[in-house]
This record gives sequence, structure tokens and C-alpha cells, in this order.
Amino acid sequence: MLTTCGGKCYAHCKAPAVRPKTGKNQLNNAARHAKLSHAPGIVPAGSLEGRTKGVIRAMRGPFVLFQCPLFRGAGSGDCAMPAFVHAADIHLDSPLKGLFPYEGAPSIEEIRGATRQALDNLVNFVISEHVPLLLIAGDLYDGDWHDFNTGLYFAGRMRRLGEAGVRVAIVRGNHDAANTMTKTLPMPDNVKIFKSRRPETWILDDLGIAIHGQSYAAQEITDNLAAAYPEPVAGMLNIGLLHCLISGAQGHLPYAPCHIDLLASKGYDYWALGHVHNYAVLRETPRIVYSGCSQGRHIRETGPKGCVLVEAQDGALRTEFCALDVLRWVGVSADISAAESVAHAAALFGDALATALADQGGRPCCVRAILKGRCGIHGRLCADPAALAANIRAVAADVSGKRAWIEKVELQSGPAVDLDELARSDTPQGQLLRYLNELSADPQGLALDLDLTALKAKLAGSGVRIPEDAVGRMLEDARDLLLTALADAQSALEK
Ligand SMILES: [Mn+2]
Repeated sequence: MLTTCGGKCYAHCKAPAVRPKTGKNQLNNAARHAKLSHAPGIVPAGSLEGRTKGVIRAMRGPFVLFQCPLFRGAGSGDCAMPAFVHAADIHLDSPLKGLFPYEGAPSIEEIRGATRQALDNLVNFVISEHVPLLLIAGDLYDGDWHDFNTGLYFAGRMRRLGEAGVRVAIVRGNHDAANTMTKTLPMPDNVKIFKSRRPETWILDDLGIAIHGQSYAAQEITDNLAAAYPEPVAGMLNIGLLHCLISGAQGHLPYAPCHIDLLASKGYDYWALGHVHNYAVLRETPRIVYSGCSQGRHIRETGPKGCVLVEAQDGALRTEFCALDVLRWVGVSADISAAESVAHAAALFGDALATALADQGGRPCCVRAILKGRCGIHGRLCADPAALAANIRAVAADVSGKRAWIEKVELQSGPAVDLDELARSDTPQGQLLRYLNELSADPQGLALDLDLTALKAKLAGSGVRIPEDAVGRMLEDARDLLLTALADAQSALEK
């Protein structure tokens, strides 16, 4: 008989005995994988008819074993747990940006198709964890398919999940909105893509899960989609699946904007969000989560990327971030104030790189090298950026065993002189510094006659902004170069 657990446990007590329709082998597989803490029991099959569709069906016959393959083991608890995986922003077949090959860089072959490999990692993870449900919260595709291979690849992976008894719920986001995708392919039965006209609810009776979702009809959805999401289904684990920007977040396009309190007030248990590419748990109760993207694509997407494993037990949710990325973008800062030569600066960076790589699980990394500190050779570093980059790349190839790609070297160091004292001095350097200080006190760049109007017009609507301190930083670079040139001229005269 089906037992109950006082209503504390989501779904488990309502779970019918089920088996994959493809037969005995899969039932055996599923039973082997299932790690139920409840002892098997027997229920009449007639009680199992319901709205359950897809690959899972109630067994025919008068009685079936109460052996549900769809729940992960409960461990020490007294109820089996419905579990699911939340992913988003897979951007399948999106190119990686900012990787220019050079001698000693990792093999381009290894990282080609990184977004596909990350999808494979996701599929393997879902199967190996025996999770019955995968959610994808928008931007599965990067845009309209170049050809059908992108769709065929995805459908093939979904078929593999279907064979393992996994269902997949997908909403479209701004990148793969209904009207931007001109090509279509039928997806296997285990995949549900939510409609874009209005929010709908997908009820998975056997899991005790209700998923509410709505796809983007067009790229620029500025309505608050969440506002129209339906009421929660009583007695089920309710999940909101949504591609949106929570108001207040910076640096992202404001699509389907909504306030976090609105989501919290819906009465759902979990909000699976997409759009922001960083993993973030915005609220614990109810759990409101951005899974982040599954593979970083450029240097603004640094750190581990992956998915979220969610388990429900005794009415509470437990979430765990799991990395899936095959290539990681990392910013590595090194203090080079002790550097006495370009090679020495590169060696100091190599030490910092070795430390940073130890945390990346052995995967190849794309590294932005950031050099900081006041040092005597700062001017030399500024004057010959190609030599600096070559030294850094050589050290990186050495330290990483050709597993680290130097995407760019960013020099944030400064000269090892007291600039304030120098500015007060009656020297050419003092005069120069006083003039530059005047210029930097003029944030509009009027004295420099800087006219950025044309540039700003070109950038309008692209989401790219000119950093507010750009002029200040240019002046600092000019200062360091000029001070180096003056020092060089001085030492040449003294010789
Ligand atoms: Mn995205």
C-alpha cells in the first residue's frame, strides 16, 4: 500500500508505481538505480491512472510493485526525494570569443564545441545522478541555427535522456525566442517546450511536480511575464520556470523584468531562472535561483559554470551547484612590485597562475593576466607590451603544461616613484605631472578636445558602454609612458 508521511514529503507518497514503457530491461535498470528507502510494496494498478504522459506509464495488470525509479535515494531520511536539475543559458554552438591562437596555447581542437561538450556533461550528470527531470530556463540556443546540426545535436541528447526516463522542461529566452528561430525539428516525447502565448502548467503526477512556464515570443520581452503565472497546484512541488531579469540587477538586458518579492509571493517552492549567466541563490525560502550558464564564452563570464541539483526532502529543498564547463575563464592578478625585469614580472605572474589553476579541476583555462603594484620597471612594461605578453605566455605554457591560454595582459601597475612629490618638484617631470593633473580634473575631457559623440552614437543600443573612467585611465597610461621617455632621455644625456 502507498504509505503517507504526514504531508511533510513532497510527492513521494503520491507517487504511483511506474515503469518505463520500453519494458523489462529498463525497469530492471531503473530498479537497480533506484535507491529508495521505503520498502517495496504492492498497489492496485487501477489507482495509478492519471495525467502521466510521456515515457513513464502505469503498469498494466492488477497489481504492480511499489518500486518507483523516479526518486533518488533518501539517504538517512524517511522519504524518497523528488529531485531535478536546473540549467539555463546553454547557448548551444555559440562561439568562444577573444581566443587568438599563439604558439604554446592549448589545442584549439580541445575547446572547439565547448558548449556542446558542456551539454554532454549536463546530460551525463543528470543520468549519473538518476534525476528524473531537467529544467532549462531559456537561451538553450544562441540564436537562429546556422544549420540543422545544432537542433539535431540537441534532439539526440534529449533522446538519450528519454531512454533514461528523464523528462525535460524548456522555456525559450531572448536568444532563442519563438520568432527568432526560423528552423524547427520535432523533439522527442520526453521534452516539453512551453508555449509563448500564455503561461502554462505541466503536471508530472508521478513526481508530484507542477512546472509553470512561458516562453519568449520575441526577443525583447519587456512585460513582466511572472505576473501572469498561474496559482500553485495544491499538494505538489511547484516550480516556476522563467527567463527574466530581477529588477535591480546591473549589466543585463531588462527582459521580462520583475521584482523578487513578486516571485516570492506566488506560492511556488522553487523558481528556476535564466538570463543572468552567474549562479546565484537570490532567496532561500522560497528558493529563487539563477543557475548561470553552462559554459563561459568570454572573459566577462569567469569562474565555474554549470547547473543546480535540487532535492526535496521533508518539505525542504536542498540545492547544490555542479560545474559542467569544459574550458574556464579566469582573471589572475599578480603583484609585481618586486619585479626587476620583464622576465621577473612574468615569473611572479607564473606563481599566481599556478595557485589559481589548482582550483580549476584540471580543465583548460582562458586567463586574463592582471599585473598590479608599483615597480621600477613599470615604464619598460608599458613601452613594450608585445615583449611582456610573450614572456607571460611562455611562463603560462610552462606552469600549466600548455593548459592555460593567455587571453590578454592587463597592466594595472604603476611607477615606483612618489608622484605627489615629483609633481611638486621643479623638474620637467614635475611640469608634466602638473599639466596631466589639470587634465584629469576635467572629467569631460574638454581641455583634451575629446569628442566621443560619434563613438557613443555607434555604441547606442549595443549594450556596450564607454567606461566612465576611460579618460582617467588613458591619462595615467600617457603619464607612465612620458615619464619613462623622460627618464630614458635623461640617462642618455648622463652617459
Ligand atoms: Mn543568456
